[in-house]
Amino acid sequence: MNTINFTTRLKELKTEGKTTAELYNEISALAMSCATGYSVNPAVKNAYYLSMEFLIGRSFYNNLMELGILDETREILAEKGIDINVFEEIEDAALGNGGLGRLAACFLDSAAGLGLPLHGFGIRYRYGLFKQAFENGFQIELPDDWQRFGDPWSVRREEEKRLIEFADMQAYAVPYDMPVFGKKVNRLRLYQAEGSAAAEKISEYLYPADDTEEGKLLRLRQEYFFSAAAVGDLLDAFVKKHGKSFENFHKYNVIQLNDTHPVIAVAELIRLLTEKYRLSFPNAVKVAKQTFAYTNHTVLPEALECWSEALVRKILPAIADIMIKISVLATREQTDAGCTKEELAQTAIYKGGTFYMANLAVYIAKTVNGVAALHTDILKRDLFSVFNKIYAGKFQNKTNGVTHRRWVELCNKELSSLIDGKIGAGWRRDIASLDKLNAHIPDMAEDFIKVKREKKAKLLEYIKEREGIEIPPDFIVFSQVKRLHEYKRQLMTAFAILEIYNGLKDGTIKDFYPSVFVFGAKSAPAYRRAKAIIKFINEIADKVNSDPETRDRLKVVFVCNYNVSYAEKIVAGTDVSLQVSTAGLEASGTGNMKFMFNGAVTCGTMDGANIEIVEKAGKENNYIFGALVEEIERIKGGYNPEEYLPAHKKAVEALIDGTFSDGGTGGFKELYDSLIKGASWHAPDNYFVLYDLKGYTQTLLKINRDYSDKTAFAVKQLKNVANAAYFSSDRTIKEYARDIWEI
Ligand code: 26Q
Repeated sequence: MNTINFTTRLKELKTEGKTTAELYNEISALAMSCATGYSVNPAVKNAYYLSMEFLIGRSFYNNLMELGILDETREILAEKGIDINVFEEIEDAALGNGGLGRLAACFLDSAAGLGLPLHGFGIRYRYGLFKQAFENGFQIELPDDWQRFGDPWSVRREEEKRLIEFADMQAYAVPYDMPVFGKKVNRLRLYQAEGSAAAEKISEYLYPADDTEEGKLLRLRQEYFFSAAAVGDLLDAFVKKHGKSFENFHKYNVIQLNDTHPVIAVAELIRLLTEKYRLSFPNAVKVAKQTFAYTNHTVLPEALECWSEALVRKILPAIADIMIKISVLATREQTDAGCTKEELAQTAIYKGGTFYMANLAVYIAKTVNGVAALHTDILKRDLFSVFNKIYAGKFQNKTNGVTHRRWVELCNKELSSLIDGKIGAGWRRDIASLDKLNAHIPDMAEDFIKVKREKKAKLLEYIKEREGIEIPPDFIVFSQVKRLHEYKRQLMTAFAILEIYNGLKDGTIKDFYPSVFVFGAKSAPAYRRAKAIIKFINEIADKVNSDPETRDRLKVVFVCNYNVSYAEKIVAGTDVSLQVSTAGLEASGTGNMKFMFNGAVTCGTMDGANIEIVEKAGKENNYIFGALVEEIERIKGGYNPEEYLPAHKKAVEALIDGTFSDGGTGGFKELYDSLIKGASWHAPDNYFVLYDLKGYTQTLLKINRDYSDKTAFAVKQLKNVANAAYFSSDRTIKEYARDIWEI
């Protein structure tokens, strides 16, 4: 980075009469032009992250920070009378749904920061995840036109476009490269589909579901489109540099599959190696086996991808043939290894006219990893138990992490300076040293309380502006922000709030410290029960916030259009992080880590990375409740939620007794029925909401009591900050680099 050049040119920049968008584009372009060039070095081994989603959020502040010019830019602009915060009106790039997409962005950030060659491949969606609006408390979806202000951080590479062929059409994949700044400048290559109106459709929208296997032709086209472009790109670059010595391909390339969405890349690599370069099928499979690694992000049955053969054959006949040939090979290998018929049925890649993409991924991948210790255990003993028997060595755990640069340095400058004051600024580049903070905890409690109060005030001010709900800054802030899904149990939080509200009204709860519950979540547009939960919480918010008996002690706010930028404010201003998924179902969670870094205690179940969080920060500094995964396993089948109903009658029946209105949609009754009778193919209360509700409400009340000793509570919060180093994606990326990528 040529900082001097940047500074001089920024000082010379004429700002008068320019719109925010113009300034944004000019300053970004200036930073881009001063940054040293980036490219993939074909002479060394590179790792590639193939992902349908990269939820990068806003690039402006983060990139300037990584380039080391954020403070200077702030000052120079201030001299010109411009507040750097004006660029907050620039849209986030929401090219992802949630955890999986955000993880991809954190990984790129960490790898660049550590100087490791990791590059991303994905899709440049014309519209990202929908913008959420509320109409009468119901979610409505609006298109996310994220390029409205321009896209100064991307460079179009017209000369590197390539043709992607389907049986019924073709499309150009045009690369748009984004630099990822750090110690090293890496590359995120997003492909845009062009060539015809039909072609453009391929990269028009991000699929707005984070679980359902929608079985849509368009989704399959998207997956093949970018996977094939990436594989074609890597093969061409390899041949150019190293010739056709494909036995060396894996010495220069390792491809991480972010869940099964890009698994079709395996078939495409084998197709090109056999058809274009005339390798034998076994040799091509061998190259694939040495090159690919697979990460699983979910055990929810509805999220495991499978494709019907008819569908694949219709648009990708050669790929269908190759997947069948891989399946035959796998079956033969596993039969030789002594698998029974039943076991072969579990590992089948192709069975009864359907392709099972996770099985294809596990079979080919040199390593398979889960994203938290418990999740990896569940993969090994449940979902992939047969594979684990045959190929035990493949399975690894890689507990997720988040980039502490965006999630502390950038979003919580105040806390960062406080930490600097105690242990120096070294933790920013060497996160392991954050644990030195442990030595300073009791004496920094008062300063921490001040910082938290300041961040809380900023958050609540922002909420007031955006949502029109006023909350005093001395309230305890509880936050549950994440995609809306039944297994994440936002509904359980809603019931717990109602129980607290009822207790305040009838006097059974006394001495209650004023509290606000902040929700943020988008629901998949077609997910009816999730949408009903949003409406239900908005109804509760209306009632609670306007009740003169309680409104000075209890508030509820469902923030609209929760996204990365909103998250940056929420994690910094929160006291208590709500992570209450049914044990065994949240693979890891990463929001939990962002909150931990910012000094929120976790109120949660023993699920995903929560387990590791309390292991590091101490159970006594967090609030754990609810059934353990073993307990859930045990009671499954025999669980009758009606036994738990009497204890929670008032809260649960608020769904159907006329307390709240679902606007005549029947949504609330459907929620009630899902708890008592079961819904779709699910058992009654499939996610054990009523089972865990009592412990949840009691835990929230315990937190409330504990909070009145402010210093003691701040000490707990600080214990979380001081022991968060493990949850930096720097640590995670080092593990991937060492154990999987060998870069
Ligand atoms: C699949 C087929 C068709 C349409 C959509 C999908 C689809 C899309 C997105 C399936 C799954 C996803 C996303 C899953 C996801 O975000 N999982 C989360 O990954 C995080 C990072 O590892 C974990 O922390 C979370 O626990 C996990 O839920």
